[in-house]
Amino acid sequence: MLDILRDKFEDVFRFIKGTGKIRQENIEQALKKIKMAFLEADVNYRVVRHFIDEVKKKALGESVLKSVSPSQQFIKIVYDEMVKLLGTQTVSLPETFPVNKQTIIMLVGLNGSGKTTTAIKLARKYNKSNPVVIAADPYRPAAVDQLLIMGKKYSIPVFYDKKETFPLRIIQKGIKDSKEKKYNLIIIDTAGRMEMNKELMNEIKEIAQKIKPDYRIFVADALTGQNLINVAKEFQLSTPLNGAILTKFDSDARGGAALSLKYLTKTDIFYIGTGEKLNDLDKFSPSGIAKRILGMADVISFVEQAQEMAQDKELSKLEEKIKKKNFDFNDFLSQLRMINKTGSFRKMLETLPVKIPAGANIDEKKFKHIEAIILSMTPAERENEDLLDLSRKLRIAKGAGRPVGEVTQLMKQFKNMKKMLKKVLKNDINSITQMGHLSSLFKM
Ligand SMILES: Nc1nc2c(ncn2[C@@H]2O[C@H](COP(=O)(O)OP(=O)(O)O)[C@@H](O)[C@H]2O)c(=O)[nH]1
Ligand SMILES: [Mg+2]
Repeated sequence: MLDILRDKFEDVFRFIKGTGKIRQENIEQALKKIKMAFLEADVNYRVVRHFIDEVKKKALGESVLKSVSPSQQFIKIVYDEMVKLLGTQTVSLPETFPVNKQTIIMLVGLNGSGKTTTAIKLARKYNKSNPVVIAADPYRPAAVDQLLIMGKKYSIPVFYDKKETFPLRIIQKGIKDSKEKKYNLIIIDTAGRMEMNKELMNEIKEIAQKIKPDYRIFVADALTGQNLINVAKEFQLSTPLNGAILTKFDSDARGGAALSLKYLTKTDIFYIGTGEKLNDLDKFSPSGIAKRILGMADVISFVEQAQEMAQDKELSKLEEKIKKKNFDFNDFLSQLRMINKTGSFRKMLETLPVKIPAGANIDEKKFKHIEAIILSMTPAERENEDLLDLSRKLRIAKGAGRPVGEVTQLMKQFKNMKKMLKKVLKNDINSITQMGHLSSLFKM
């Protein structure tokens, strides 16, 4: 798996390193090569287009750090973008499930996608949660037998009822039974079909509505390629999916589906199946996969370090500015930009014994509005907020295409940030532990 992509990216990076200086035309050429690599690996064209656009924007827009070469920085940009594509935050099933309540996981997918195998793998992984697998495929008698054989082999309890012909009823009986037997984790191995159809969709919808599983997980064969996306979307129409497990990652699938799934369906990949054996279930790691595809792990960590150092420098510059009391709207804007990355402002807050609100980042749209407002100010206004009287505010609001109330609000937030930064610098912890104040800053 992923070999094709890795080979192609090796070519791309060899090319970019060989060019010495990075100019627009080199970037264009490298991007063309990346595009070809992706398309050959069966990555969806919409994903490819988005990826190329993003890398291009960053490669042309980002100033090069002094300590790294342009080609190294380019590699890092490609890496960051790939991690983003695969899902920046690793969202997955929890390490353990609550002991005082039953947890229900429902696996959905087409026939042959690996549901039964994955059900057993999960049961084994969550052995401590006292799991049971419900065999809910009455259409293929062999499916129940397969599960029974595997369950027996690995000592995992399986609930089945060969006389029952309705999946929902089997599941209801299984849940009742599991309550009596005090199983804490219920994994439902639902019936698939050869292909997606109305019958399957309705069946899944009904089960999900009646049973209300805690997790609805899409199991898909990584070899299916592009079609996997359509199947995922149709399952999403029957019930919202929490995540996906891609099986047969050990095969020579081209990997495109894995790279497209998150972007096109917003579904996180929880695990990858890497073989038929019980232990062949790996946590999906976006950065791990990106490094596997791109190689270059050493370059990536080198640039990461350089970026951190540059941020530290930014931070001391900022301290300097606040001390001199000339923190202005330009700094405000660049701080907001930073918060959206792993910002220095945030880093500064992290050194304090105060809690930063979870998910403390600004939503992209609001950020664009703030940016538009600040960019509508004249340079003099940006440096001196006292200039902003009503008529100027009205002009700025008009220029930014935002209501004037937003300009006023922004000024308030700016003043708050300024006040807080001063306190942070004075180490006046007590006065900044009023967290309501701090969170309101983040929630612009
Ligand atoms: N190589 C490999 N084979 C797998 C993996 N997961 C499942 N399989 C195989 O794929 C086939 C179909 O799996 P199964 O669990 O029966 O799919 P189901 O129809 O969705 O229940 C079986 O032969 C499994 O052994 C995997 O991660 N790697
Ligand atoms: Mg099965």
